Amino acid sequence: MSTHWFHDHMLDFTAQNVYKGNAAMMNYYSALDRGNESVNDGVNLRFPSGSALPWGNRDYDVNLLFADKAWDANGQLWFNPFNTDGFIGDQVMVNWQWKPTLDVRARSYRFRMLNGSVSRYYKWALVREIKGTSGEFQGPKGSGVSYARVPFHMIANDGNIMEHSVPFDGTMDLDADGDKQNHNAILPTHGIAERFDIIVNFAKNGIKPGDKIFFVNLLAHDNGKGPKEPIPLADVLSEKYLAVIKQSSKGPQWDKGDPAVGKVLQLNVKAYTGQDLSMDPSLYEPAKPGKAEGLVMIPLKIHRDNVADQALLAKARHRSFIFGRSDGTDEAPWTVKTDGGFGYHMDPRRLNAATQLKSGPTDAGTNGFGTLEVWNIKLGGKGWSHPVHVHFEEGIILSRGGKAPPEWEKWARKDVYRIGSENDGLDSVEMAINFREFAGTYMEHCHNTQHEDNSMLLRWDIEKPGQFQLMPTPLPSWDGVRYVNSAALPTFRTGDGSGPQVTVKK
Ligand SMILES: [Cu+2]
Repeated sequence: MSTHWFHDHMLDFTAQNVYKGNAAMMNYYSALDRGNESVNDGVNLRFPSGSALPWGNRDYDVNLLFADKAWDANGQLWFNPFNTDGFIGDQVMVNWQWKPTLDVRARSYRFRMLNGSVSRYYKWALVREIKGTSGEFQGPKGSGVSYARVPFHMIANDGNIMEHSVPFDGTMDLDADGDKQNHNAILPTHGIAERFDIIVNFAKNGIKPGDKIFFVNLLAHDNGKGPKEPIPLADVLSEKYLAVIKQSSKGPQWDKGDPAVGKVLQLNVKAYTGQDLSMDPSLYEPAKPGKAEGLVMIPLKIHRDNVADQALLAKARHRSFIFGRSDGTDEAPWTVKTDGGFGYHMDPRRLNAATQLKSGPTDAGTNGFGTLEVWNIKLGGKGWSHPVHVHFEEGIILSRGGKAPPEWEKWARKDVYRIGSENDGLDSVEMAINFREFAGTYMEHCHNTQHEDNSMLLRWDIEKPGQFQLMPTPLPSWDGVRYVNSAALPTFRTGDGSGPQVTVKK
């Protein structure tokens, strides 16, 4: 279930095809997430959606695809496929539109936010404009406006609906850094291909019809290597931080900052006369000071603090993947080291890891718990960020940089694992991943699509019980697909040990 996207994946040409718009979002619905907030059957979670259709209502369930673009002097999309660090555009689009506005009704909404950029990361804040100076944040001098935070809950991300909803409202220290305000109405870094589903109620927190609400980006880039430190929300709203165009001998150039920082999407609040039947996300929060653990949305299969689960994890096969530049070349700089071996670039014939299913398929689908493994995704050098995407299965983060993960990852399944030098990134993510069905060949890769194209990908397989022959490699050509023999790394079936190898500091 939850929020997905699909895009062109042509080997070595993914970035430019995604950039040109060969990408779209798709939503999965189920009994738990029907897209009909009026169905009260004890199963449906009743997320904001609408109720005119039996399922899949999108009146109050809005997909937002954020992606940066650049144009040349003729107004044509411009792209540099030879920049293997990563390509950064200077303007942020929402659903392929520049600075759009969206009318919303004074009620609860679900926003499904996707970072569909080639190399750019975001950090989103949600604020309401207030006439006069009574808001927490002041607007530019002489503007006569100020701004207030618009709190919200995160209920899902790339790997499905979370166990608990996470309040971004200043009531919890979500990342245990001693500051409850730095995630009040402010999301964590939004890596490429990551999805955040949030619920915002435009009838609460002093919001009235006629109000203007803004999605504001706080994360600046100098280049495609990774984002810099986030810009303080106060400096963005007061325009103390503001990119300007400078005339130079090379023509006009951006100066004093990154023009992608600032307001990107404006919401205009309108009156609502219907009945909001959607759930209250605050009933599903984790335990927090002064409040017991709330209801569960979808329970996680593995809990990192549960003793029985820790025993399962201790027996699980361990694999490690280091994303970096070791053994790379000028033409193909990006590599992945599997289980301590050589840093390889992409070759679809090379099998890096093969997990064995516990049981074959049954008429009823899968049988039993499946195969549990622990994967450590590590950063191979300083100064870079890599949003690592694992196809097909979702993982549960056991630790991030050797520490317990923040609340927004603690209750989540993930399919994108951000590692890197951004301030909430850290150098490794160790995660539990559970394979149940569909033997076949899959990918793991950096989703900075310029890194992916040059050629930070690897192949892994899911094998049937008892399988001893490697699955052949389908090689596409202009004349169709031909199958060739595969070769495997020495550690492809054994991994590099068992159990979690990172000791978690609380
Ligand atoms: Cu990368």
